[in-house]
Amino acid sequence: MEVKSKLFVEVVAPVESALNKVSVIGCGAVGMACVFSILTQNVSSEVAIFDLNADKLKGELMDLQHGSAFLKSAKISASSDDLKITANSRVIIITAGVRQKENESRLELLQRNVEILRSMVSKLVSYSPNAVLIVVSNPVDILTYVSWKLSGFPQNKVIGSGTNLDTSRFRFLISEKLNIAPESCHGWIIGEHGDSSVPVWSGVNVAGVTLKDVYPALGTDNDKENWKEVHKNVINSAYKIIQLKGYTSWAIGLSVADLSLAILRNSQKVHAVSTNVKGLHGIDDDVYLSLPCVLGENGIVKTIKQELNEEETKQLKISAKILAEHASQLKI
Ligand code: 6V0
Repeated sequence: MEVKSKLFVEVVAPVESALNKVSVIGCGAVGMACVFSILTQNVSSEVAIFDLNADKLKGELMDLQHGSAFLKSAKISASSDDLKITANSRVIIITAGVRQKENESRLELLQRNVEILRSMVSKLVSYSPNAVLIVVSNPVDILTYVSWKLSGFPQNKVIGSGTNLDTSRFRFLISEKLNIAPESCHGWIIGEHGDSSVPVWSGVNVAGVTLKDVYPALGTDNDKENWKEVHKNVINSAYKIIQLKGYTSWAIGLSVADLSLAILRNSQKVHAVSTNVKGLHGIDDDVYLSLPCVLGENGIVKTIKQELNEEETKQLKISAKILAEHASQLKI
């Protein structure tokens, strides 16, 4: 091109791909919230998106690219028919999924989502052998287990977004009750992402002051301040938001961007993510559940040995049994 030849003196060809490439599978509400959070928070300068819905994908791509001038050097690409677009990713976020059909059981829905993973996971890992997989599609704990099985990756490299989001909701709701910032309210939700999640009341603290020490009824049935309601609200959050706006997106997008940042920057930050919990807290099933984990370049570097009380351990084991039962009925 004449303009190019008159404007440039070529020195060397640019490298094909950034070292911090993130790929997002699925350009639905959740996938796009992940992409938007990653780009606007400078988590990565290169994002690839894959979705079978070509028109929606093209529209999303154009819309984002037209905002490039307001981003910090982002390269955004997309494909609806070739997973090669994801090649050389450091993080791959899976948000693709199908919704429940009329008269379809949860198990049948789960099996259809397993088929989606079967169609892509081995290709994704062959194009990006150095990537860490973050599974977001629901039911996230089981689909993370399935992705791990299909990937052939060591377990540190396959993570579920798990209760990172539930934990953030928990901290926000505690912050509302105490009227201080969520970042200063420390507490963890572990176990299954969803209905059987476990609030670790024994560890909730502000500035090292354990709330249960100053108020032993915290989180129990005899609590006149009804802190248990905070956990109920965490569980009901998704249902409520879906009822109001049709889907959840922003909080999960922000939470996944934070996980991606921890991996890309090798930050050794602690997040509640879904991991293989066999051998931990007395669980003997091969299941994925969330526990606080240290994240770095290779995914999960360490799990934290949280001091759980009897009730918390019991609840965690119940979650593990439920998930193991579901997983045993799947065709992977
Ligand atoms: P959505 O808006 O229906 O988007 C799903 C996207 O997946 C669509 O664009 C589809 O075209 C695409 N898709 C389907 N099959 C394939 C395939 N084989 N290859 C590529 N793309 C495909 O759903 P939404 O974005 O709202 O939710 C996505 C998933 O995230 C669902 O499973 C949700 O339940 C789950 N969420 C998980 C959360 C968590 O905390 N783990 C939170 C919110 C939602």
